[in-house]
Amino acid sequence: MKKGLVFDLDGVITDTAKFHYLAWKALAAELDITIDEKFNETLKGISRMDSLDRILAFGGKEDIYTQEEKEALAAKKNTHYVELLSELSPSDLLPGVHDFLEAARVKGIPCALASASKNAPMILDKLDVANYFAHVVDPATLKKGKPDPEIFLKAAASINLAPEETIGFEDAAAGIQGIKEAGMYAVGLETTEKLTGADIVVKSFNELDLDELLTH
Ligand code: B16
Ligand code: MG
Repeated sequence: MKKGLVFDLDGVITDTAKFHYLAWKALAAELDITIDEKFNETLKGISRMDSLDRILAFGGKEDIYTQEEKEALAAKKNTHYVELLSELSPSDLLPGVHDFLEAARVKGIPCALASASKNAPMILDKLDVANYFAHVVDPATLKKGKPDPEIFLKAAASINLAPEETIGFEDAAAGIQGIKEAGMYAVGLETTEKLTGADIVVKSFNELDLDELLTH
């Protein structure tokens, strides 16, 4: 029997990938690098600085910026990204998410958030679902990003459970890998990326029954 739930944010609770893409695309264009949606898939679940490094490497410009310059570039992208999120509201929750979180609350099943996004607390507030989460892991405290299991282990510990007692929800291959390495049950929310390592794959929370899921 599982006793707790660990959620990714982007691609699971809401779809902010399109805004990340627009902001990275604009920044990359300023650096004479062209990225497309296919390349953007490789950035899902990847931290802000690691995403920038991947974009620079993709454009063959990995060695031309100092650490300080790279931090300024990442900050510029984030300012644009946050502007694009200004209209985010509860109507941007992905299908079935609100009812699923509410079902967990009614059953007393604790929820934690394991997102690579430093904007996660602000996004949860805008979506009006922050109260459903007992804990939000601060990605600034991590030694390694996804696919390392660290963020998922911290999330399970934050709700006082062993990883084996929890279920993880992810939309990115890097996240599914981290959930499985943490020893948790993995639910894949599939969009475009194939999630082969997940225990089950669904298209939305509407396909999931919380009581049944907890029996795994
Ligand atoms: P920020 P997740 C991830 O969120 C995104 O998928 C990834 O594209 C982004 O670079 C990362 O958060 C960092 O986000 O720049 O807001 O700190 O999928 O782990 O919820
Ligand atoms: Mg994600």
